Amino acid sequence: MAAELDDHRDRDGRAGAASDRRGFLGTVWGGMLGAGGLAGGLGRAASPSARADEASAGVDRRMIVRTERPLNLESPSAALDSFLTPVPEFFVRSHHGAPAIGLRPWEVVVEGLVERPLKLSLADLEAMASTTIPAVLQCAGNGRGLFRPRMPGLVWERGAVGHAEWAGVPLAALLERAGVRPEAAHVHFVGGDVPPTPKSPAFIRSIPVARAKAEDTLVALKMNGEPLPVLHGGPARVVVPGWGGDCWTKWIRRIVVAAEEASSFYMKTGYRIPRKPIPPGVAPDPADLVPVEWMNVKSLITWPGAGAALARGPQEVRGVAWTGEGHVVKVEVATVQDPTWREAELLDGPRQGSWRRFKLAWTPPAAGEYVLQARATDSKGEVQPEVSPWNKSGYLWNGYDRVPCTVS
Ligand SMILES: Nc1nc2c(c(=O)[nH]1)N[C@H]1C(S)=C(S)[C@@H](COP(=O)(O)O)O[C@H]1N2
Ligand SMILES: [Mo]
Repeated sequence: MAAELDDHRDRDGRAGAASDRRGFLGTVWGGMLGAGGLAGGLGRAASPSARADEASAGVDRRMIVRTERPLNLESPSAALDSFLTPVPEFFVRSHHGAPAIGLRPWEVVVEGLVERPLKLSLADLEAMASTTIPAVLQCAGNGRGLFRPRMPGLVWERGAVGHAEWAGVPLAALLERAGVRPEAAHVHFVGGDVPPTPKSPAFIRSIPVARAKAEDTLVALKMNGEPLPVLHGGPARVVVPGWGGDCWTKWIRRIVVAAEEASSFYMKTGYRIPRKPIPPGVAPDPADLVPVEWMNVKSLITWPGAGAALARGPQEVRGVAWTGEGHVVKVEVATVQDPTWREAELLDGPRQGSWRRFKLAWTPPAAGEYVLQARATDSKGEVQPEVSPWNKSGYLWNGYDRVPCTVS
């Protein structure tokens, strides 16, 4: 990837569309100015660091930089105003940063409680029958910054979520080839990302074997029709539609079939949530903590943007809504000033794991300050609550989505 800086980019940060061999769009990112006033970022990308340029190649300059190393990027809500989220505007969450890719051939091993351990090259995976699935990827910590009282952790607000079309090999096909032994109960995924120090835990997660064998669980090689970009786990990542992003292991090198759940930090300590809500500040009994699996029902207003200045007259409120198990059946919109819920029109078909866009005509009754709010209902009858139950890690926020705006 060329390391030139700002010059040949338009205001949207999208440069020429030349694709490099890793499937990045050809955008070269030089500046992080305007990304929510966050300091510095890769904006010092006039820096000669080839590594920084490499890490941010293909990323839209409007992304909100939550941390620079490892690179953690949040999407501004306007970037989520479409059915599929463009790759350059898709949030990035990596605990240890992306590994070096391409220095040696990528191999995915399937081993553990299997009859026939497999060692597959990318070409082997590409030669297998491929399935394409649109699915929402959301970090379990999306919305952590909205919980009160606050808790430690990356302060995601509304944009650690995106919707892409994932294509690749059903994990079930790999497991079938390998022959899963009857005593198997969990499938562990080992990513190629390297922890920064010997003491930091590797990102290892597992999912139950039944979920691993579900027809929509993929080893994805493509995202929105392009080779999976390195930032999103290329060349190969796990896709588990409807489940939290923590289950979607990136850069997979080993798939280990086992009798037990992974014993890693990120399985046993991270990404666990109380089975039942507990009051803020109360320490949960570890026995009552379960892994984050299915997401909960949630909506996001993508237009107008937070703080928008609107002219009087008819407006269109737009957004997206998703859930874990099942699908969204209803989205309602109101304002804090006039809390009468009105049902929005849903634009896309119901499909588990996928999001549906919604829209609603809204004519503000007078000039003034408004806070738009949205709530979704899913096919299990779950309704987005006004405020999510507090939990000490700040997972699964799904309180009403709220957007302040001014009409004059
Ligand atoms: N190997 C590996 N896989 C990983 C992670 C990671 O740090 N290492 N982060 C997980 C988390 S917490 C999330 S939310 C998603 C983010 O995927 P994205 O960066 O493509 O948006 O990847 C998951 N897979
Ligand atoms: Mo995450």
